[in-house]
Amino acid sequence: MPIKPVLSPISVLKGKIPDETSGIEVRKTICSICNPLSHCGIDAYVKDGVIIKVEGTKENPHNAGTLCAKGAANRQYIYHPDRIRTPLIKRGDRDSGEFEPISWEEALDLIADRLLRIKDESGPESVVFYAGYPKWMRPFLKRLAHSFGSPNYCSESSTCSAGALLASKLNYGVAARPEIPKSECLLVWSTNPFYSNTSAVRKLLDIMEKGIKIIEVGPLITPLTPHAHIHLRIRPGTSGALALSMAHVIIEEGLFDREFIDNWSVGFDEYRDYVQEFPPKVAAEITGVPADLIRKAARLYATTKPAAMLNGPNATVHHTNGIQNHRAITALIGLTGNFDREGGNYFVPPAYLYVANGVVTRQQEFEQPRPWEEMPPRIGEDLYPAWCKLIPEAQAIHLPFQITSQQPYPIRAVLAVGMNHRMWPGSDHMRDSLKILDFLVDVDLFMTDTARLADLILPACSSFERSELKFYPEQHVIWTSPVIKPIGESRPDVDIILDLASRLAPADSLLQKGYEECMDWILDPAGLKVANLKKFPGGYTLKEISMPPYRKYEKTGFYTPTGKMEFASTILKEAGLDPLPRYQEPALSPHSTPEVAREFPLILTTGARLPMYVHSRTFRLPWIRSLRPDPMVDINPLDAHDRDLSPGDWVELSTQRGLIRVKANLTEIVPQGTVNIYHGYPEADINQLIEPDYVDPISGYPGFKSLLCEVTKTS
Ligand SMILES: Nc1nc2c(c(=O)[nH]1)N[C@H]1C(S)=C(S)[C@@H](COP(=O)(O)OP(=O)(O)OC[C@H]3O[C@@H](n4cnc5c(=O)[nH]c(N)nc54)[C@H](O)[C@@H]3O)O[C@H]1N2
Ligand SMILES: Nc1nc2c(c(=O)[nH]1)N[C@H]1C(S)=C(S)[C@@H](COP(=O)(O)OP(=O)(O)OC[C@H]3O[C@@H](n4cnc5c(=O)[nH]c(N)nc54)[C@H](O)[C@@H]3O)O[C@H]1N2
Ligand code: SF4
Ligand SMILES: [Mo]
Repeated sequence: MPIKPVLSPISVLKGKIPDETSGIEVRKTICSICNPLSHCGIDAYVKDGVIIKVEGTKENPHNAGTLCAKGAANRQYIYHPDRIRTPLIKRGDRDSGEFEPISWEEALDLIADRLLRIKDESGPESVVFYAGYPKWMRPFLKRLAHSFGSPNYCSESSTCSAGALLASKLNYGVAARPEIPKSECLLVWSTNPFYSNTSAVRKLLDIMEKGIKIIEVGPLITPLTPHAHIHLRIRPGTSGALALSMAHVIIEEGLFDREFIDNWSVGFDEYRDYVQEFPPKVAAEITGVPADLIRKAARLYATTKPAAMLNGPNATVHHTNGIQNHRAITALIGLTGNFDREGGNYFVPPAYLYVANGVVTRQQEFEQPRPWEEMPPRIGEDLYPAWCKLIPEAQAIHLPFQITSQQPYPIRAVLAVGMNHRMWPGSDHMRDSLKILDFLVDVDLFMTDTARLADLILPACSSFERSELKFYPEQHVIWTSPVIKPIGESRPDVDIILDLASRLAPADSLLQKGYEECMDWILDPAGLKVANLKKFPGGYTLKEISMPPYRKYEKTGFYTPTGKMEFASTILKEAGLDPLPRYQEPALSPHSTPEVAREFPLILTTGARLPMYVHSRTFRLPWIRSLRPDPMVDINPLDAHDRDLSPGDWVELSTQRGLIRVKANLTEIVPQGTVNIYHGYPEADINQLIEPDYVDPISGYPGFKSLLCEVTKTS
């Protein structure tokens, strides 16, 4: 009888390690295809300078050896034929799409020459420094902008996480994250980490095994829904009414934290009076959630101690009523006494690039070398004063309007790092505004449709080809080294920015010192040095980091104008806006615009994440594209039946602004009356169908997730 081999986990692991004669080396890096909360550790198998395979790094506590489909396709990303290989200069007019290679020296000199001339003629504020979704270079880009003299550093955060942060700052002065492992109840309000933050889901699953109670809020069915004790399936854009109704129940039944409210809040009486307008019966009519479920959820969240709230970065603020909705939602944290409490929502200041792990750095000081008062007003400052007070950036969604109107002052040039014009509502409006700039530079890995509009394109390299610092929430830190040579002549974004700094801001002596010296300066309070970090290629876990205490406000007060949690916001009041988290219907909805709804009866929500796609990035990767080759709209079978649609039929999705052709995906993940579509497909750009000024009046955030449309079969 043959002997069956028995493989221990260790021998399996060893079997994967190439022996010395193979010429294969395993080098450590990180994946940066998706968001900064992930950035999974990667083992790159390199032979003859080429990556032949990627795996997750086992010893990285964040992903612990796992990778998602996108991460597994990294070789297709890095070696893609669309990678830009040399700096390129446009020949012909903006639309020609024709470029010629030029040298780095020529390109950088030309950029400096044009931008300094524009600064002389129109002031530094007429030059915008923009960062798209990539984040790692942002502190350097922002510092360059300010050292150049322009207040107009802005980023994709103008549609992403900053809106929720703004709402939370209006209430509390800061945003506090859920301390999930220690909580007994988790209120998941509009996020789908199974698709959007896969590396964190393993931990969520562990907690679920221990019996944590889960309440999920959101119109879509997600992989979390079967695990949730209660799912509040709201109509898109009605979160505010639901939250106010939960507050109504909590206050009426005396389930709120009296001690916290009496000592640490202002505006409670007005808020209590206002929530009287939202008994569950009324809220049920607005939100579509049955009244008894609203009551049940309010009681479960308020009586289970401690309870934490997990918010998505933006599903609640991608609405024309978004900021007040998000204020109403997060007010529940203070109301129930779960703010800055163990197992509740715990405030830990971010260490570096959005990761909060107890480490203290000088990122903020680094990126903002001069106060706002010394610079002209930012783009959007007159329209969105609360934004400019609390978010240290210009409002990028307003950029195309200021380019076209030249008011209150002209914008003549944009230096963009990873710009995707399809991110904007009315993406064609954004594209057309870029065309009238005097000068547009785009730094990107790929030849994108936005890059084609530029006068000059600079090739950036991927995370596999550069060095960067990455902190993880698990207090792990890694300083990566390139695992392969840059593709073509591509270079790390930070190196490009620093070379521009020597030409554009020579007086900034810190920027002139170079990348590693700047990072040492930023890391100084943490006692970390790049030279030491380099000794641990896979990174290491920081041992002596003490986390801040709970209830810090008892010592410091809240970082709001009154020093307390504000149910009625002082900043909104001073800006002439409603201080209470007042609920308003989305600007386009069956209730607010019944005349539009007659022609466009379906509620449209856009951008719910798909596991394989990341905005504009992964559509070009064959493995990934094969998972969902055609753009699809999710439509409930009942709505499909009314329209005589079968699965896979080609349909026209139309709004008042136009139409796109997509396939029908018949699915009950969307409720009847609502359709959902992903936003990144270049050939079916949903953002062209959204008005560029369909925005929240407080933040300028686009109403991506509640508007009206119709779906019809194409003949
Ligand atoms: N695979 C993948 N991962 C990503 C990204 C990606 O593109 N692809 N993008 C990254 C980025 S930039 C971001 S910002 C995050 C986003 O991360 P998430 O917030 O987790 O993403 P979404 O899927 O947009 O939203 C989650 C849920 O919000 C709910 N929702 C939709 N509309 C409404 C509404 O009107 N009200 C309420 N209350 N809920 C609503 C839906 O039920 C949906 O399931 O993901 C990041 N991770
Ligand atoms: N309808 C609708 N629209 C949305 C959303 C929605 O939910 N619905 N979500 C919004 C949100 S939350 C976000 S975050 C935005 C997405 O924000 P976008 O900025 O549109 O995101 P991406 O398309 O991922 O990246 C932009 C560019 O960065 C390039 N890039 C990637 N890595 C690097 C790098 O290291 N260096 C350089 N120089 N370039 C790099 C990519 O190739 C790409 O061209 O979209 C927003 N738009
Ligand atoms: S979750 Fe996937 S895409 Fe995101 S960093 Fe990890 S492997 Fe990369
Ligand atoms: Mo985002």
